[in-house]
Amino acid sequence: KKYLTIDGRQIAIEGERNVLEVARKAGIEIPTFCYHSDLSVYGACRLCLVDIAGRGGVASCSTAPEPGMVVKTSTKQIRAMRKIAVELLLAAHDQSCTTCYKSTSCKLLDLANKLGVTKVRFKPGFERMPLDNSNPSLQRDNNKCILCGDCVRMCQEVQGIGVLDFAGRGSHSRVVPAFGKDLKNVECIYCGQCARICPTGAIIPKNEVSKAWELLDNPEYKTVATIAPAVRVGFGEAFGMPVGTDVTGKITAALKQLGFVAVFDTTFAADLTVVEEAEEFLRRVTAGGTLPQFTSCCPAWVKYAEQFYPELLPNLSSCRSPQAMFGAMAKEMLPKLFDVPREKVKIVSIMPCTAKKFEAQRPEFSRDGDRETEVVLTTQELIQMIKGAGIDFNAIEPEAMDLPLGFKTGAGVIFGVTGGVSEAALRYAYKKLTGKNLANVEFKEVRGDDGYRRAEITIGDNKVRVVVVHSLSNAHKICEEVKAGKADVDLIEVMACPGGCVGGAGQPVYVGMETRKQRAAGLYRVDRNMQLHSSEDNPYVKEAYQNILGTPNSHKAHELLHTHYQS
Ligand code: HC1
Ligand code: SF4
Repeated sequence: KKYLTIDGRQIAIEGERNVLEVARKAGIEIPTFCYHSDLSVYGACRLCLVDIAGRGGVASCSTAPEPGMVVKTSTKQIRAMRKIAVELLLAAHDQSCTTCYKSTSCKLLDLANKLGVTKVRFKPGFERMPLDNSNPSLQRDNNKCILCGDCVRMCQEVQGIGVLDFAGRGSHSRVVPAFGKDLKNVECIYCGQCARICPTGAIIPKNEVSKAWELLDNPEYKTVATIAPAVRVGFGEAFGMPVGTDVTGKITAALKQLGFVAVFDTTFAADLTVVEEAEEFLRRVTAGGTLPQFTSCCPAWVKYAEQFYPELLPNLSSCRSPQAMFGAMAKEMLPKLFDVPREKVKIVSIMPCTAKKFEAQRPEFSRDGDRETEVVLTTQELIQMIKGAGIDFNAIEPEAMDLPLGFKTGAGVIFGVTGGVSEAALRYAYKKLTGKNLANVEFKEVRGDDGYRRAEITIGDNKVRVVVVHSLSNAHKICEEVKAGKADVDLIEVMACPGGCVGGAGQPVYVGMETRKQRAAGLYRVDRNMQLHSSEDNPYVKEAYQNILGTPNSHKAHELLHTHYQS
């Protein structure tokens, strides 16, 4: 093995690309704004400066580790240089920290504290720019941008879109959407990954907490909540719980304390999605319909397909997402249950996702101006509401969700992790094609964190070829293959966010893939601990078919559970 020395410790070089990675492996924290292991190296923020014997101060993110190197990460000079760098950033930055959404998770503020910045020695100097509030899911405030370029590289490299870029020179440098347009008028698909990676408050998810309070404060409304699969395993992080802890019962109890008249589960609708989507798939196979079939539950992916691959829209399942199915079913069932007119039932959807805010605003999910899903809150917004209401989340006793829309199977729960939708559909297809119950419900072939995975599953006499992708740069690859007729696949699952919904931009801020892997493990644990693992076994799904929908893919099912795409 080859070694280098960092702060007096011998550390092995084991394939790391740069000195920063070697230091991190050894638990030595070097600050940085612009370095992320899943993005290219930009080397702009200069905070990761270290002292290398014989070379002086160099950026550790862009210096390859060499045997025998002697590195010091925190000399007097290095600390002073970092402090100056932070002060310069602060001088060129809107310092309205007390009212900033990121005040508790801002990397700039955190670093200023850690480096002991008590005053900024440089004259504040930046040209104030207007807030960009045009996007349905995100808000952009250039006055808080520190030009690290994380959002630019995220949108370009991981999502393969390239909505954001640098413009201007020197002190006029800015990060702006293409052609200086608003973020609504470019090809943004609302995934929010730029906001997830932004170290400051320059791009943040739109906040709709006050809208939710307005609904709850109005006694005329029956306001109900529904929570998405991935929310339950990200939520606890904000309250010091281990990553991946399932807090479904506690969230339910907290939502009731906030005043929601009933608490339901989007996972119920995910079970419905499985039945509708798997039936649609089997029909396409037997009737010679358009194949391969793409999943359609991720709204950022749907927008991407509409925008960049209109020729593949016939390949998308016509199923609405579980959120949109939930809205339609709840608006159908709850007015009778509560004995109020349809428009008095208000649905607040709690999602790990920013694109769901956009989805709920799509005109096809409203009737006569009345939205099926009235407000979409991210996991983070619900955390804010619960903290704001003074609820002691750690102490609260878990409660059960309400019936019928709060009942689910494990198949619906795993929708929140990449591969989960495919696995849920395979569980359904197995029973349907063989007439037998699965001895082992876990299709490990479709699990994992690789961005592009292939699996071939044998079900009775049939082989189903599945491709699972996450991150839209991988969606681009499979779309190109399908277009060229070279895909060799029957079913394709696409999730826009790295890791699937567990890695959504509405979840508590995370860095690195370990967090999303632990959230994923949390969802698989929830599935394992449930009584039912196949969506068709959900008794309330069966009841919904008996009382309302008739058979899967029926006329009524199409009216409530399917949609049309726009190119
Ligand atoms: Fe998802 Fe879905 S799994 S898209 O990732 O199909 O957001 O969690 O709610 O709608 O169910 C998100 C999660 C979510 C839908 C479901
Ligand atoms: Fe790009 Fe997604 Fe951000 Fe839009 S939301 S700018 S598509 S990263």
